Amino acid sequence: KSGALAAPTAATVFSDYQDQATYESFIASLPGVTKQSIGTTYQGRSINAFSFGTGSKRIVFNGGIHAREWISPAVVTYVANYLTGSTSDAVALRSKFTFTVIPVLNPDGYAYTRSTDRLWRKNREPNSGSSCVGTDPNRNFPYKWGGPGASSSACAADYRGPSAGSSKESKALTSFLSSLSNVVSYIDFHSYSQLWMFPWGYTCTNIPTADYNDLNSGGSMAVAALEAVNGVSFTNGPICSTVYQASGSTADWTYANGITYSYAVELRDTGDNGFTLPASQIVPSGKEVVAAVVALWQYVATK
Ligand code: ING
Ligand code: ZN
Repeated sequence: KSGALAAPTAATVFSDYQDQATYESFIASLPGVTKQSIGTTYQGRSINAFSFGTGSKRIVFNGGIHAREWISPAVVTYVANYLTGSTSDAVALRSKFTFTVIPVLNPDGYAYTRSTDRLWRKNREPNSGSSCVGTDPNRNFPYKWGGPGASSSACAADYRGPSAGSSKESKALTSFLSSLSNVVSYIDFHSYSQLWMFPWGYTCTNIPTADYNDLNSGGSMAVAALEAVNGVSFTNGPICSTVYQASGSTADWTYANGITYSYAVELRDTGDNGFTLPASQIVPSGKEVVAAVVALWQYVATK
């Protein structure tokens, strides 16, 4: 016997928000899953990726780039549980694709929201010359870094960081994605506002992209399937015109680096609870997001 604690059951995991270790031990226990570390944070936590499936095309999705958005790691774990399961849709998707999920991309920030400050957003790396802590990893990616829609102030919640790609979290993701081939879709899960978005974020004037019609079609299918589950409506559209202008974000980098079906999703709700969404909404949110990603990735499989 290893002496390690047994992995929790799905019923336990999705009954409340969990720490990084609990989500990750649950995912690691699912059938066919392999674990790898893709980086180490400022405070020394491992950023972990979990892969499964046998297809030649790759799909990558992550939760928890922003610490306070607790529904995000919960829902990506729920999606991983579904995709490793035995439904015909999951079996078919696993034969088309290899999936990689990174449930908590910003583990230091996430731990800080559980111990100290529930509404912390950024990572926990100190800033030289400032008493304010943290870079926003979703303003730090090295594509159009430093443009409008990101702050140059270390004290701001959307601080872009001292240089492009300086954060451990953005570096881990870009290095990992660059090491893969055939990545066809990427989704970065946030909360809240109920939006299903695609590039560009850095500009509102350089839309449509070359893949606008395909991205818009995939997003429309995702939100239609999502709404059919519980009647919850999401809005589909480009990041800049749907939420706001944001430079140096995940999905712009992934799209600019050849991942066509790149999305950024804002999960429940529309502000009644905001970041502090009750845990009773983990399962209903997970179910509707499963329907959305299945519809989207079935569409991607036809392309
Ligand atoms: N919203 C996102 C943010 O980083 C976003 C919106 C997502 C912008 C992806 C650009 C790309 O501000 C939240 N709630 O974090
Ligand atoms: Zn966010």
